[in-house]
Amino acid sequence: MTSSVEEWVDEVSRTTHPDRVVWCDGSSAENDRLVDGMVADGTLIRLNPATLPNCFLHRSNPQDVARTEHLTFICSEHAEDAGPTNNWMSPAEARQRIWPLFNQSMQGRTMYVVPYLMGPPNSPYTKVGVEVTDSPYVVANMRIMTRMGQVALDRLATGTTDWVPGLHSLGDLSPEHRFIAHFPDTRTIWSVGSGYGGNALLGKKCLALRIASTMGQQQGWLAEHMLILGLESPDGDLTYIAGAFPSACGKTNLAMLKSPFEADGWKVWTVGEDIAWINIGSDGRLWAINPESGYFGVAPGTNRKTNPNAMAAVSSNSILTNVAMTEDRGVWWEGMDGPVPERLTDWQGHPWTPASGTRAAHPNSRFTTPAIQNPALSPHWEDPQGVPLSAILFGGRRARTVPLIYRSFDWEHGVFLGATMASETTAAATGAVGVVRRDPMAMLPFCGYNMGDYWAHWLEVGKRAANPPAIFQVNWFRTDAAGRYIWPGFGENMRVLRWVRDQIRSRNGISDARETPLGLVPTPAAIGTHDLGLSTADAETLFAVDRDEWLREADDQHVFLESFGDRLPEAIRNQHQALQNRLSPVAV
Ligand code: OXD
Ligand code: MN
Repeated sequence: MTSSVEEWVDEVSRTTHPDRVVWCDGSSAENDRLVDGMVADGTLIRLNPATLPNCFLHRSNPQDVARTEHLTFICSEHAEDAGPTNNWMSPAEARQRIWPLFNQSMQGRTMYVVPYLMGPPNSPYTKVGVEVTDSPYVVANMRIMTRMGQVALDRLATGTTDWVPGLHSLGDLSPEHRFIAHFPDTRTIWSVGSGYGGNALLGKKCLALRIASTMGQQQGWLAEHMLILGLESPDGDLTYIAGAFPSACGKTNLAMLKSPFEADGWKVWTVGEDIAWINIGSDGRLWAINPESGYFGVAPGTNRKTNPNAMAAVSSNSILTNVAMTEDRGVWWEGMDGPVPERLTDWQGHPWTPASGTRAAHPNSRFTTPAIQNPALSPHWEDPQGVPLSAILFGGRRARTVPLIYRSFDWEHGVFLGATMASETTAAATGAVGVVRRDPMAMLPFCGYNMGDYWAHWLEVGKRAANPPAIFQVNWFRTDAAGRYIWPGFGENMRVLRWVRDQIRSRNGISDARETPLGLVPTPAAIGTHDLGLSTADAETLFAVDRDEWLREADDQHVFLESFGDRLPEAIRNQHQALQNRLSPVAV
């Protein structure tokens, strides 16, 4: 054990005053003890062992069901280093306002010390974190989501002083006393007042995205909110594709996609479904690892058609949070297969029937499940160097304006597409749902430093990589005049992935695409809209580039980009100007 960890644990316990301190080894015996304790005190409900072996239901405080972005802070010395898209608090103010909330906060409780790795045990890119928490539910989730316990203690025992401390306490769970604070200078995390995954499992959004993004900027790599998948083609070769989509926009479903063309040899393998750490390889390609070891996915809408692999994965050894429970201790959520049960217990523990007129599961209810239970898990998911990326997809949820897919002209243009992407908000964060907001690279809530500097870093990485991936923009969510989704999505997204691969390999090249002011848009035939039974009108809408809509879009992008002032890279400003020129070729 490194004494630096022990010293920090001592320091924290002098403030938080737990009754007991338990160092977690991550063993199954330890987990069984924790789970038994939580079943005994009602924190967990054991689900039907015959149908859902070793699965547990957790009902959270109803005020604590999603990430709270307005209570999430970057505590850099200077506000400009957090940038206009982050909440900022000075480290001194944080010590005054947040630290006192930890005072005696663990009195009468146990403090768990959770050492964990983000990344495969033998990868040079792996980072060590230590989370102390007074929530056994957090410990049980961390055990699924990270490599937790002995494996991390072993790494610390080698004397590494490079580890990320994270202090978590449930506090009183009220939003009034809730803060999630990140100190990029000391690489420290404080989280108080929430037990929700994204706020409390500190390895995930706090370390692997916000703190890691700042480390990546300093060290020349990227920490991204991206899935990673391997696309296998009939000749057996693999194309690795990463995809950045905002929370609850289908990263998990795409990463675990079950191919309708499997019999022809087209298959998807999951490397990761939420986070990618991307390094430049000696071959000039970008190589990605998934730092996590489990999936924390949105339950509603998951079924045997949309994500059969997830349904298989969550049927054992999983934690289900804020879903509904059936009379035989099964689980249910909106959008599950089969008829709606006549009687349920809803996510708050109340009796529910279809006549209740409320949702039985919370819209942001979640499953936590080990990656190794995913039938489509890539054999390369723990490769120490990661997998080489050939393409990056940026995707938002847009009812209008954005075509199903288009390809950027080059890296710099691709970075511009990422910088200006927008999406309608979802239930993954508290606040209004369905509002279009700019969410650059799907990192709006997760970039630990000034987003303008982050784009500059992306541009720099592209310059240093001799062979960077091709960049595409996708939108599964375009609707028709009646407001219905045109694109069937899910398994059929395979058609889009195949086109991406053809583009990269220039199999059919330009003949499968047309050049537009946005980039290269596929022909409907290249995607096979006819085979899918889409009407010509729907296919046209799916790939339409409406000049007027795009001129308005470009105006909106302009306002957003200019909010970064002199931190906006010149190349991004130029790309924006170039888009406007392409949209208005005869403008004076
Ligand atoms: C998540 C999120 O939980 O993005 O992955 O909110
Ligand atoms: Mn996410």
